[in-house]
Amino acid sequence: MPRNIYFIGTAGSGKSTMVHAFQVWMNTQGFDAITVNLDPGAENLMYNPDVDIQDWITLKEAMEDTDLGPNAAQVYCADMLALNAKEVGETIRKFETNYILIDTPGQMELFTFRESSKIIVDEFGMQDSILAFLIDPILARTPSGLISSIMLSATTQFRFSVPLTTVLSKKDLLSETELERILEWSKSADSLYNSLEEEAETAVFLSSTEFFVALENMGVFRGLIPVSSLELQGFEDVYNEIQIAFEAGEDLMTD
Ligand SMILES: Nc1nc2c(ncn2[C@@H]2O[C@H](COP(=O)(O)OP(=O)(O)OP(=O)(O)O)[C@@H](O)[C@H]2O)c(=O)[nH]1
Ligand SMILES: [Mg+2]
Repeated sequence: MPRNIYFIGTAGSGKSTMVHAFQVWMNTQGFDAITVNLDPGAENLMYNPDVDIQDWITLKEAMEDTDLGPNAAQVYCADMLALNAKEVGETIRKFETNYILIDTPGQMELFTFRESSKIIVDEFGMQDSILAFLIDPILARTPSGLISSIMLSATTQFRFSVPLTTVLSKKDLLSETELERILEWSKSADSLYNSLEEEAETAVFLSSTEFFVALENMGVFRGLIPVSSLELQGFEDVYNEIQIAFEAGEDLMTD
């Protein structure tokens, strides 16, 4: 069975660029991968998706047909995905490939919070799926920004019963010092807590120790994998993490 990798993240976090760059990297490594675009509003994609949801539904048509504004039309499209899930799944299954790289809608709540995406993940093969959650480096630069991003990633994990790996995208935009600091925070509740206390205008509840204990108990301090799609860096680490997650899943199934 091919493995599905869903790229999820806030608007502009680098999902589409990473889908493209990851496919390029995989091909150079001799791995077979196809790309799937699930964003009905995607314009000027830098890659040519092998399967494109826009062959079934587009944001533009949805707006014309329903008289909805752009945001409500996005929600309408997200819900319509479910109606097409079976057919899209059948189209994907016609490809003989090992990996399916799936680009998701720009506004992440459309994928994370709508029931239709669960139907999609199920139809495409839930047991062979992993989520790659992209954190924008601009948000990750401050302790409160990183905490908010980590919580979004935890929310995404909570919505789908599949493994999730957290990626720090566009690492080329960060200085060496910034990158080191973010990676340290992502692995150590103490270090993040101390830096948060120094940050001005921190919400009181965010700086309570109970909140950090809760975060630790949720297992969010697992670190991030820094990548740069522009410089094709960090992809081997993402690939290895994905392999480990799938192998752990297979072991569980054979137990
Ligand atoms: N410097 C740098 N810029 C990047 C990288 N990856 C993406 N970008 C830029 O970030 C912007 C957004 O990238 P996209 O790949 O379109 O992000 P997205 O998450 O698919 O965006 P939406 O689908 O519109 O929400 C673009 O200008 C990209 O060129 C990277 O690794 N390094
Ligand atoms: Mg995109």
